[in-house]
Amino acid sequence: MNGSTIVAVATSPGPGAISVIRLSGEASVAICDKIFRGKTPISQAADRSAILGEIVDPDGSPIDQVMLLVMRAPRSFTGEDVVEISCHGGRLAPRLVVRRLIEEGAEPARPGEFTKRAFLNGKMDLAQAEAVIDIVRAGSEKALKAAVRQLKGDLSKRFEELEDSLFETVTRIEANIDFADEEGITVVDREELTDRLKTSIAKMKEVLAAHEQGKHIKQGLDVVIVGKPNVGKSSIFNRLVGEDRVITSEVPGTTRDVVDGLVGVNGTVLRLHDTAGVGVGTGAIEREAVERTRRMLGDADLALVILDASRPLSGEDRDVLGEVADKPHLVVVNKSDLPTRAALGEFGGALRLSALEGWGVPDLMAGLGEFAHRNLGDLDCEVLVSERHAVCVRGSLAGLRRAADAVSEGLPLEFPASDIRHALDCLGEVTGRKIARRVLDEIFSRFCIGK
Ligand SMILES: Nc1nc2c(ncn2[C@@H]2O[C@H](COP(=O)(O)OP(=O)(O)OP(=O)(O)O)[C@@H](O)[C@H]2O)c(=O)[nH]1
Ligand SMILES: [Mg+2]
Repeated sequence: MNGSTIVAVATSPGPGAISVIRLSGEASVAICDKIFRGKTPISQAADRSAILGEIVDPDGSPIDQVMLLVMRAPRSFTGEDVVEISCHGGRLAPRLVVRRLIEEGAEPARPGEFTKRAFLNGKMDLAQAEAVIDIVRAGSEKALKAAVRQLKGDLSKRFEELEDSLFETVTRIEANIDFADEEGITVVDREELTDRLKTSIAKMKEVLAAHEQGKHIKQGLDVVIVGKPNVGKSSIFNRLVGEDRVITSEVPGTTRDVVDGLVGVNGTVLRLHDTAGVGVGTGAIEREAVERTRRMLGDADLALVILDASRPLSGEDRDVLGEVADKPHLVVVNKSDLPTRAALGEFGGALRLSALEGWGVPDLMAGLGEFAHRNLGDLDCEVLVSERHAVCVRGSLAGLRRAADAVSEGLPLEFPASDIRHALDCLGEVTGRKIARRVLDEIFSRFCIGK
């Protein structure tokens, strides 16, 4: 690295029992020694040992009582000398400790700089480094599980296998090109080459399929609540998210914007969207509101159609039902505490509930849980393939397809060889074996400070 020693608070700010401040770099131990007063100087502390003491001002007055953990290079997260200081939580103590460290020569860390150093020092590959963000941002147990697997290197292993097999293919072709005139070199069998490329192409397609599933695990499924005005969409939304998030009223057209909330079911997360009632009016705002509802519905994984038990089924209800006909949907008959209109008889199988009184809501939750399980249940997926990885794989796949075409068209072997080389370069960007500095900076800038 560049020799600087970086510091940041690694825990989230605000009230809490403790905060952890992390230092990494050559001077970590020396800098801490200047501001720490404990039984043993840190420079003499055994590797991976914890020492109790105080952080002090230059005049020796104590700032906070702390516990120091010393991890020496290369056996640390970043591969450099790392000191972690656990001080008391809150806003002030950690800030004052960091200020002292900066006074003594540490530099404030940039977002993701610790993880970036870990990558540059060979402690982890890029896919593993990215898993750190996914772990921090995981919104459900499944997402967390997959991210932890990625951190352990499962994703990297899959890509390395792909790379190895392509590498073997390309070196064989290249040997053929370079030594074509020499005796004892068997000419590459184009059929075998085609088979090999087909196998790699199939594996990459699997990775892209995993990307689609992973997207759902990471981001959750989108559930849109739709229905005509005043049927109780917002009341149901509030019940599901478990708080009074949206305004509800007896005035039709209360909700205009799309409002989002998260609901955890079955170890996964659902992103719930409350929308404006369809058919609320013809003014500009109403038209825009309905347009937004439609857009939301277009991207949704599931539509929750809400009907009002106390009113006869109307043309608007039928419009909504027509719009969701081709996508997964659940019909909910709300206001079932009121006398039911006969016309709703045809929804005998629909879920009945009362958002007002609360009954039936657990059944709706269970229904959503089942839906999530049906869609994500088998996705205790081994790996999460991020959008960035998918872009690399798509580039690689394009290269392999060109290579396969070149082979079948009988072009000189230089052509498929160069296409496979391109495919390998694309793959190398996943694990970071081959990656531009600019891309690296972009990736790590998405981290937060202290990671
Ligand atoms: N009796 C009864 N009233 C309900 C029930 N659910 C909602 N309401 C009432 O119906 C009215 C409309 O509820 P909202 O949740 O605002 O309905 P909405 O579908 O979001 O309405 P818009 O945003 O205007 O489209 C409110 O006065 C609610 O208190 C229910 O289960 N039973
Ligand atoms: Mg509403």
